[in-house]
Amino acid sequence: MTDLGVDERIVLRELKTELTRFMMSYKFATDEMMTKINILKEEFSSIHAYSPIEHVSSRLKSPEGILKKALRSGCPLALDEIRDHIQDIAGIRITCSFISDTYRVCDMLTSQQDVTVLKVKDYIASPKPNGYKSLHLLVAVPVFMSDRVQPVTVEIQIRTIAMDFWASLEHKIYYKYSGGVPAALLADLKQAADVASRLDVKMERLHEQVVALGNDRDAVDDHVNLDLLSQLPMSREVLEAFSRGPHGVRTRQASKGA
Ligand code: 0O2
Repeated sequence: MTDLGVDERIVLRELKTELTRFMMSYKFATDEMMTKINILKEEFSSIHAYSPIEHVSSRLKSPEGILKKALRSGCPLALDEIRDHIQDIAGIRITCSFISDTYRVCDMLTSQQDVTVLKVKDYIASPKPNGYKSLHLLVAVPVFMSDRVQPVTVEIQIRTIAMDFWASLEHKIYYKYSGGVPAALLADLKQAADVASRLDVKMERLHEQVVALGNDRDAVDDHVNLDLLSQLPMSREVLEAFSRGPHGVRTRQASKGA
């Protein structure tokens, strides 16, 4: 390798700073979206004792991965061009138990004021010919940095546990055969996707029955349930004091004593 001149070293250093800033913006956007998703997850788990979000993970494409994708797709090697054309640099995957939950989570995220929806691809309603199912969202979130506000694109995949199980195996097989998967294996995979799809429908029906049972019980019991709230670090005395206040709720115990 030839020694670099002073000018070249300065240019390279500046480029490294810009590339680092570029990568950081995607990390911050991922962090912002992950915070939003984790807030929903925690809110559901503590208030409703059930969360439509089972699991969430994120990944950032490496600079090498971005370079490879840019070269493969003919995208000019300029950061602005890459920002516009490569849209899966920041990726988040959410798994849900039920199909209805995937749409529910999608609605809760896309209706947030600072989330701009760029594209929605519904591979659940219209699966790919190989059987792939998932809800794909491309969103932009504003990242507030010291000298600018940068809208950054994040790809979000939302799917059920069954869809995720199928997709991860299919992905492994696809890469093992470098795309040339034998026809018999493709047919087996398609069959497995159909089985997973039927399982999702069955689980959704069971879930609806369980929810209906829960609603009946709620209709009879319209008192505030102190046992659920006890998950919060709050003493019973505090809760009862609030329940006796001018706008207080009447707990089951308070009504019995009345
Ligand atoms: P990796 O390794 O997971 O990152 P587009 O140009 O937008 O129409 P594109 O870019 O293929 O098409 O986007 P699409 O269809 O939304 O797919 C993006 C990602 O979805 C893929 O990223 C996969 O993660 C996943 N995906 C799409 N189709 C399939 C499939 O048939 N099987 C599996 N297992 N995953 C799929 P990458 O970059 O291809 O892969």
